[in-house]
Amino acid sequence: MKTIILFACLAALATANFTNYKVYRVTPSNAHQLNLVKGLESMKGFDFWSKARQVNSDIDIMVSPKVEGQFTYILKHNSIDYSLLIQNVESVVQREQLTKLMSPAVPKGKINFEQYHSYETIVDYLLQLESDHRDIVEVRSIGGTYEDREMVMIKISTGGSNKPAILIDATIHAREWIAPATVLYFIHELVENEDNRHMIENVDWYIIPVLNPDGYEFTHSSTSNRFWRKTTTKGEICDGVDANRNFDFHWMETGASSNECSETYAGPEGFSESETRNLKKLVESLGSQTKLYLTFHSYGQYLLYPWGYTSDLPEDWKTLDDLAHDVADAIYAVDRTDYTIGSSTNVLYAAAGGSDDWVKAVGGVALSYTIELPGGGSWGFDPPASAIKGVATETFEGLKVYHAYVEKNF
Ligand code: 0X9
Ligand code: ZN
Repeated sequence: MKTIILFACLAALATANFTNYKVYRVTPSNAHQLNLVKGLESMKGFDFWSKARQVNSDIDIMVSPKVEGQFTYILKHNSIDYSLLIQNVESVVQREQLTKLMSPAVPKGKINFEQYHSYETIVDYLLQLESDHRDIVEVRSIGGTYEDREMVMIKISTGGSNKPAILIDATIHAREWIAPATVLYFIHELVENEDNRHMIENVDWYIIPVLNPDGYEFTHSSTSNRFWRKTTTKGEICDGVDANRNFDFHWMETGASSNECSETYAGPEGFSESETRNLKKLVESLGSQTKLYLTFHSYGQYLLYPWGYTSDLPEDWKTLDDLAHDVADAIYAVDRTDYTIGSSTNVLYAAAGGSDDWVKAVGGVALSYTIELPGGGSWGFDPPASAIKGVATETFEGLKVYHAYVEKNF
């Protein structure tokens, strides 16, 4: 009976419907094939879950039933390799919603790592931590969003002055749910696990688990779209700006779009979005205290460092690269999760206007990384909630290496 009621609720709630949307993995093996696939990116009915990068690398594309026939025709006629990753995206979304409905309600101020949480639950948890741990926790807003939500940040510090700081954010892209879940786990470990006390003795932490709360809430609400990526700023024809193309450093030079309907729309100008402006202000106000910046995304298992706007490497790339290798080794040791390491442009794709580039070049934080957590395959942006613990705990081992580096070198 309970199940029947749940299904009835789901049927009544779901709006953005992904019935018979499929996710294909496509692997172009020459420049001609790659260009053909790239050409689909701006077309209606295609959502590139991973970008067309280079020959022989995989591209995951969600395809609407309307264009599927045309899509497979193009692939077959041009002998492009492909496989089907997700047969019906709606059933993945429904599974996720069902898990959510069946999960026991989280008591106010509590959190767990068995489910994905709403922004309200996340904020309530941070506020509870503040009231339970006044000596080490301070929660504040770094500014308002387009829809007037507060962008909440937690500062974890044992006090004192002149300590180096690590700045972390997640969820600049709304649909990448594993990112805030992982970062919340970091917060829990740093504040609530006495064994990690040494990690907060000599280093201050500034963590914003959800940088794009409007978008995040939109992906959570049952009347909207689970795969929303951008902010929710109203547009002329389409809404939203890709906040990770909106930072004003080589803005719009490459890998970004001026079409507001594109998933990588860079906005009408650099820093057009309150969310990016608020991060900018925070970075400026922390100044030289910040020694390391980590921005969490999904998916693909990449540890990326600048630059995203050029294939040139920063002068200190070797430092960035060596540290990333140590971090990746620590993650790998837990459960053999393998990360690819390199500059964004060289191992992923060129895309200007990202937070990592701006924080390094203008914000003055030399160590700046984008971390693409696991996902993909039959999961895509929906690793089951049961996968959170595994991803979070292994990534925390990587965080320990970052912490040790900052503590030792600054
Ligand atoms: O494209 C992005 O913004 C990031 N990948 S994602 O699949 N999560 O969207 C990668 C950003 C890497 N950094 C820069 N290009 N600056
Ligand atoms: Zn992302």
